[in-house]
Amino acid sequence: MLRTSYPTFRSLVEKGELVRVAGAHDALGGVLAEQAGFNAVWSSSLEVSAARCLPDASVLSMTEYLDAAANMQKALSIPVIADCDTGYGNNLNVVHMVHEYERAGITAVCIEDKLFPKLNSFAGGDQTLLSTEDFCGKIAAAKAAQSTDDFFVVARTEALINGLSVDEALERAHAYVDAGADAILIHSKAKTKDEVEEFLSRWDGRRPVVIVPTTYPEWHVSDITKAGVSVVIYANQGLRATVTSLREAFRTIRQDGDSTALEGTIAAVTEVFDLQNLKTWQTLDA
Ligand code: SPV
Ligand code: MG
Repeated sequence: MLRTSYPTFRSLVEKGELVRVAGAHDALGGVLAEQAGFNAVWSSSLEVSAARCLPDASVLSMTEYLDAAANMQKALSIPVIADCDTGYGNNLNVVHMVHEYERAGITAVCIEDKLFPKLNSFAGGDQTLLSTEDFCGKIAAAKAAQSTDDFFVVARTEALINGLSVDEALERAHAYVDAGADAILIHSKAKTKDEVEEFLSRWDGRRPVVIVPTTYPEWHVSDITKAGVSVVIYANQGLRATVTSLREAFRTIRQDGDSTALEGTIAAVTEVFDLQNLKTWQTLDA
């Protein structure tokens, strides 16, 4: 059913407890994340583009990303935080983006300081950053465009992704907060948490910090909390689990010539009906 009541992302952060977020690309993935107990859903640009078998390279339009995020939010009782890449262009595109996302009921967006068009942070290729000044302009434009006080803008620095220092990441983070950012996302593709941990130890806590521990998966949630993180995003594990599960299921059916071997391990059709809220819909037709 359509969910019209859910907390704002800001209200979760302001509780002061670690906000645990799972990435998704559609309502089904979002609902499964909610049922697993996650506090919010990340509408991931990697996932949304991968679901179309397209690269995470600013190929899809803002409207297509918004559609995906809004479809998730409609099915959820937890908030979506929308990965909005670079804001889809210049300051004007950022303003339009905030108008449209906020009107669609999205309570938090994240924009990153790479050049448009951007490429996924883990892909080998150009990860050039926008100047600090220009990205501050985007943040200020986003904050000026929001119509409710609750709307939450995360500024993501890709300094470490670009091979720059923790010093540069900190300098940018401070500038982004000065420009109005509600939180800072510090991204890293290092194999260990060390550079993110250093960033956190040197951060003065003037705004919450968001992390995406994809390449340092062993960082336990209790240690993440102790390090001073406010929001942790498991951005793409759901998508990767889907790829593995579908591959294995389709391979098994092809190989065996029937689907018996799968029956004990895959969801029953009745579970799918539950995810569709079929019983509630049937009462509407009574
Ligand atoms: C995403 O999930 O799209 C992200 C995180 O932005 S990453 O893929 O690590 O860049
Ligand atoms: Mg992304």
